[in-house]
Amino acid sequence: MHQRRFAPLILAALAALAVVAAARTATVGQAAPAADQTLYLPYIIQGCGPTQLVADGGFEAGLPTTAWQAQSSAGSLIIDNTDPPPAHSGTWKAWLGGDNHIDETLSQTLTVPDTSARLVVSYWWLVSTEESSHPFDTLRVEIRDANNQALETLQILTDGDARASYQASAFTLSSAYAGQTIRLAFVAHTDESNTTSFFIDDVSVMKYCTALP
Ligand SMILES: [Ca+2]
Repeated sequence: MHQRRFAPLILAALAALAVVAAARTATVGQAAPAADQTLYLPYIIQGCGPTQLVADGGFEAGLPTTAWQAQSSAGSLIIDNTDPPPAHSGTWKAWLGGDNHIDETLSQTLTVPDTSARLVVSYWWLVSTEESSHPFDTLRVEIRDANNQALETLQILTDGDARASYQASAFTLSSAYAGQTIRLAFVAHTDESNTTSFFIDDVSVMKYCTALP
């Protein structure tokens, strides 16, 4: 059985062949390479492509969840498949708030590879509220350390952000988190009256190996 292995000399030879082929095709009026010439693409070297760090970002694994940690002052499971409103995609989403006096946190611990030059956090959100003046109820999106201390607040949604349809948010993080264990946390707080619901779906944290230009 053949074993895949990294072969730099073969790669160098193939790269040289590619240069020759490119030069030939670039020559005006010259015939195409002979039919018996074959150009092989090099191996794809694993380890530094874009990588999704979030498990079950769309919540489609349902309940019970092993990917997410949910804490609710009301004992809510947070991950939810009731409709309306629908999920952004699939049938499951996260539903924070939805009652008065709520403190809830939905979070996932992420191990950031030390090859990371940047992380792109994205998710879809929907806010519906009974509040008519603002802001009273909040959803904070935070990056926390392994001890649950907030390092960075990416976004604060409030009852003032109520929408009829899902909205996208995306944030690029620096390389400062490379090699660290961090936690992406959605933290909801509602006051004593006029409920607000915060819905989250399709959460993504993509790791890229190159810095921004
Ligand atoms: Ca979903």
